[in-house]
Amino acid sequence: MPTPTPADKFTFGLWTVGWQGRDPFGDATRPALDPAETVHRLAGLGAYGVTFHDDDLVPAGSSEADRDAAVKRFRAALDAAGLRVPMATTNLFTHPVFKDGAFTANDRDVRRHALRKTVRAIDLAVGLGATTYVAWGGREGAEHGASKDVRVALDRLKEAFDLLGEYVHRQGYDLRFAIEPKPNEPRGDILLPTVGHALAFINSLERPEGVGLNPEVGHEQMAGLNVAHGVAQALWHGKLFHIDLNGQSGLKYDQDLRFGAGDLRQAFWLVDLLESSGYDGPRHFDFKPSRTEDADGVWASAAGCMRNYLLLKERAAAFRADPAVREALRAARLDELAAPTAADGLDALLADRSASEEFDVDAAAVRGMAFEQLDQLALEHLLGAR
Ligand code: XLS
Ligand code: MN
Ligand code: MN
Repeated sequence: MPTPTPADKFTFGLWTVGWQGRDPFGDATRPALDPAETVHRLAGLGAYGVTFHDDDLVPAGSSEADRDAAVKRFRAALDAAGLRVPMATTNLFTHPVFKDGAFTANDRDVRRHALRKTVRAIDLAVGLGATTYVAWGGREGAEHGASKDVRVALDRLKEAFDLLGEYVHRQGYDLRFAIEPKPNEPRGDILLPTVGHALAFINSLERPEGVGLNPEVGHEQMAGLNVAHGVAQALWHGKLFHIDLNGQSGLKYDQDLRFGAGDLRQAFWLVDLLESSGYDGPRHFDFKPSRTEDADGVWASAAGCMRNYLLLKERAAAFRADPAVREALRAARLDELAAPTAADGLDALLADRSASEEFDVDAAAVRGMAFEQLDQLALEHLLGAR
């Protein structure tokens, strides 16, 4: 059984293992976790780092003295355990003030407060060593058609990212933003619902180079999308700044299952992609241990996330190394896909009768693609049968 080590760069949010099991229908089933204890427990399991929302570390409404004490205790725990804080974020969704959004709330005062809260949280994040700042706009959305002018709301969202980018630039911080798309929940429809929407939005910003993506497995699947395809496109644009790993079974509420639970095939292809892509950022688990669990179950599910990742990494490596797979990849003509379609240029293409008048469409149409055999090999590797 593979054992996680800090070299694997596994990280967890304080809010993940710290989730108390409150849902829309039921109360908490577990007591709150102390952030310092979480740091020690995660280090003991082989994690690399821990992440947080401002309010996970410093409860909303804390006095300055309480804030300083909480940060000091957390920093001491990090130093003692050798854990890093590669990423942090802002809670712009729990307090009722954000009921209609933060950066895109219709209420201007709320928008200005959201920006000031985020600036403060950025200072805290950078002070603890974070180089990635996640922006998940869970409340930036609507349920009523006329209640949100989406084009105007996107103006306000751009304004927010431009201001925050300017702040980071002025401070000289080594910090990049990673937008986390999600189609719905808690809003009926959330702005920037998928990886594709967010990639397009980033191009309209003043400092697009400082803004990328934090795709979450379950969020893409909630939109019925193929998460490995979305992550591959983020990589293709040079925009995979961070990733939230968890599990989801189909088009349901945001399940946040432990990584590997839910759609195991999508998890396999995602690990195969991440491990072959050169992505060297954190493998961040954003999951919720089921509310059926006590503290032992919480730590077992955190360990399970890491083990499942490492097992899938082994399975993916075995798949790629198998000579039968290499042969099947050739039969499926992956090498041909890698060859440019018209390296000889447009003129040569236009002059090439074999691509037009003389092309035997019917002969090409009957050529099999041999994908089933390739996919069966993948499944046999995933099942541990090869
Ligand atoms: C919620 C999001 C959230 C972000 C961080 O669905 O996944 O947890 O990752 O605010
Ligand atoms: Mn989620
Ligand atoms: Mn997330």
